[in-house]
Amino acid sequence: MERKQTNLSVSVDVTKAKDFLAIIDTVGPFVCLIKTHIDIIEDFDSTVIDRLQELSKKHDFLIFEDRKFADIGNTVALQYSSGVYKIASWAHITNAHAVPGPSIVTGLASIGVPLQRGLILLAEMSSKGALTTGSYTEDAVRMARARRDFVIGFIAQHRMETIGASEGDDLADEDFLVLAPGVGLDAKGDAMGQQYRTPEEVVLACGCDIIIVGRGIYGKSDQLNTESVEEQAKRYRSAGWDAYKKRVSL
Ligand code: BMP
Repeated sequence: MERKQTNLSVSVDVTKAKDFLAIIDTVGPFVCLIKTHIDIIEDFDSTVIDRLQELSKKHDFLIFEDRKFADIGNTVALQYSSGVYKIASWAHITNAHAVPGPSIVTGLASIGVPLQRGLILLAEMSSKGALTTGSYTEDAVRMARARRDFVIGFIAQHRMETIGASEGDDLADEDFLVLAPGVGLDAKGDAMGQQYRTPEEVVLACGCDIIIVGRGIYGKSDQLNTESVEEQAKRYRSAGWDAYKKRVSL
């Protein structure tokens, strides 16, 4: 983030490998992180991963596969390491729901820690009516605190610092990243329950670190226009970074 002066992560939710790679090559210079849903690509083969890794080196960004694991430890270890996508072999970061309890982190860590991967826990979701509130969010934060060798942060809508802490917990050196999806400058939501807030609200008012933006940058994927994608990436990058600079200088 510091090196590239950006706290923008672009979520590349398109179904054709060509569009997926074209968007990444276009936004690459402006992001710290590319977020993928690899299982929505219709013409997937292993060359997509080779090219994604080349782009990650070319533009200096990390790769975050938004897999949202949600099963028992043994199953998620297999889903993370094996199958068609072999996520652990290429995604620097992935994420998991806290709903199965600490065993999900144990299962994923058995694969991810030896590969020096990082895990993000979903502590809050951006969708309307999300059940990720109150004691669920607190327990997700406690799960992260118990595995700081692997859990590096949260998907959330607010800073998590003191949430779920008990008296006597030493939080002085705690520095979890907070990645916030549901960010848009032009819309307040979509027709399926997504809710958007501005970078300013998310980063400055709520203390999140990274903004995750999908459709706000590439619009509707069947009308891909790389010039507009680049323009929007620059726009979100400045809005996110300005809010971040304001927050850290407060
Ligand atoms: P968009 O900006 O187009 O609404 O995309 C948001 C992205 O972030 C999607 O890939 C979605 O799966 C993800 N996401 C989210 O919107 N809310 C959450 O709480 C967690 C997510 O991972």
